[in-house]
This record gives sequence, structure tokens and C-alpha cells, in this order.
Amino acid sequence: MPDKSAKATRIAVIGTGAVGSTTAYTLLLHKRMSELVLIDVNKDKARGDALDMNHGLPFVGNVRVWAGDYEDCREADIIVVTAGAAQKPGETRQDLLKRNVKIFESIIENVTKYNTTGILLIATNPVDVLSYFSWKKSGWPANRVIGSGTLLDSARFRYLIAEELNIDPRSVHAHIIGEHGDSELPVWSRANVAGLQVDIPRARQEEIFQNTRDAAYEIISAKGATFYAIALALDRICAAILRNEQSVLTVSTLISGHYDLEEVYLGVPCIVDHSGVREILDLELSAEEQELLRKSARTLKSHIDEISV
Ligand code: 6V0
Repeated sequence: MPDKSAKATRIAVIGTGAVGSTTAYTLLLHKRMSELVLIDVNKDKARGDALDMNHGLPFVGNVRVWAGDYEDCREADIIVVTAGAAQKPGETRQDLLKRNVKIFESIIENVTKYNTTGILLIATNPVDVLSYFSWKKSGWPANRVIGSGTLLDSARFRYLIAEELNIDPRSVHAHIIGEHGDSELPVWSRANVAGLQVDIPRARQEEIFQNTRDAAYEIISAKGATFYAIALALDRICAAILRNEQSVLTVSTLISGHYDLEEVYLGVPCIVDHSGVREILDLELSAEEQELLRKSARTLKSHIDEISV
């Protein structure tokens, strides 16, 4: 049983499909929390996942896992939302928008009925627009409504650069910013290893970026869904929040004033601590990168305009 003397930490995962259940399992393996509640409109799926994970507790220990309801969000420190319709082969993330906004209407209403102090961590696509929607709909301060943004894309980017250079991906510092989607951009001007600019010919850079940007399409056409790396990315954000790490993570946050942009959610490097997004970092971008970021923001704003909050 969990240690009753310590303050409980609770994470709620809403949507226990491929991404939600893998995220829950990743959180459990790392023992990020003492209480893990799984919520899904498909109650059998959530119940089955909770049972399955409970049977692993003799090997992990000290975590309470159960299939619950929105009332269980009451004491959650973090509410991870991965519920929604998954991207189908060939379907763009924006095609999902209308279907998922409807789902989010009820999810955010239900969460905020029981919880006023937690942090919402959104992963459902299109993640930037749904994070904006969740911020507006919840009425919570923007620092407590975070999207997974381009953290996964940046990880893919770092991995591919690392492969190219034969270096540990953790030693590669490089960012994908903007939309988590087709209009995202690589910040090659700042990509570095130990402060040394990454030296890769332009044509190869283009290929690396294309492989980064199109990775989801490739994985989805190969196996139907992507879930391991996003689960690790969500777990990483939860760790930064719960341990007050003040880590720099490329998450989706409300941009108002930074990068000369107004009222849009998109992925940029942020300092993440127990308050959520503590601070947005202003990367010095090349003129070309600045223009691409503005373009990405315009794309996102046009999608935001398609929904009513
Ligand atoms: P999935 O396997 O279909 O799981 C979705 C789950 O949501 C299912 O279990 C549904 O029952 C559940 N669900 C649907 N409606 C509701 C509701 N109203 N309340 C509660 N639960 C509900 O999809 P998968 O897990 O593969 O993907 C989930 C979302 O994550 C999709 O939008 C993906 O596009 C998105 N991803 C986001 C990534 C990112 O980097 N942000 C990465 C990968 C996938």
C-alpha cells in the first residue's frame, strides 16, 4: 500500500487508449506518483488497464492504481488528457479538430467541476489548438494548461541528429518549435553539441527535418499509432512538474508578447516547474526561422478561429 505518512501525489490520465495506457504504464514504472487514476469513456478499457497494472505492483510497489471517474480528479496534481479520436492513416491532425473539440467540451467541464488547482497536460491532437481550447474553457491561468507541443518532435530531431553525428541524443541540444504538425520548424541556427554548432550540410539538414516532421505519418502507416515516445515525453513533463525541476522543455504554451506573437498556443522552450510553465525562453532566431514561426502561428490561429470557445 502507498505510504500514508507522505503527502499523496495523484495523476489522472483521461483516455486510456494507446497513448494514455502507455503513458500510465511509463508513469508507473518510474513511480512518478503515489496515486494513478485512469478514466475513459470506455470503462472496461480503463478497468482492464488498472487491473493489469495492479498485478504488476508486486514488482513495482507503493502506487495505488484504479479506474475512476471525474470525481477522482479532485485531488489530482496533474490531469493528463490523451482522450479523443486517433489520427487515421493519411488524416492530418487538423482533420481531427472538430471531433476532438466536442470531446474536450465535456472533459474540461468535468475536470474543472472537481479540480481548480491542478495542471492540465494535453496530448490529444491537434495538441496546440486543443491546449488553447482547454485554457479558454477551463478559465485556469495559462501556466497551468500545458500542451505536449513539440517536445516529441524535438526528441525525434535530436535522435536523428545524434544518429548522423554518432553522439548520444541527450548530448544534442536542438529544438523543433511552432505547431506540433506540418507547419513546425527546426531551429538549426541554435542546434549544438557542447556549444559547438551542429555541422551538417544543408541538403542533409532538410532530410533530417523532413524525417522528423513526417515521423508520425511513417509510424502510423507502419503500426497504426504512435505511443512509446509520446508516453516518455509526457512522463518527462510530469517529472519536471512534480519534482519542481525547472527543466527546459519544448512544450505548447500561451504566447502573448513573446516572439512578437499574440494569443496563440505553440511549442517553444519553456522552464517547467511545480507551477507548470514558469517562464518562456526567447530563442534568438534567424530571419528565416522567425518568418517560419510567424507562418506556423498564423496557421494555428486560423485553426483556432475555426472553433468557438
Ligand atoms: P486511441 O487508442 O483511440 O485512444 C483514445 C482513447 O480516448 C480511447 O480509449 C477512447 O475510448 C477515449 N475517449 C474517447 N472519447 C472520450 C471521452 N469523451 N472521455 C474519455 N475518454 C474518451 O488513440 P491514441 O491513444 O492512439 O491517441 C490519442 C490522441 O493522442 C490522439 O489525438 C493522437 O493524435 C494523439 N497523439 C498525440 C501525440 C503528441 O505528440 N501530442 C503523439 C501521439 C498521439
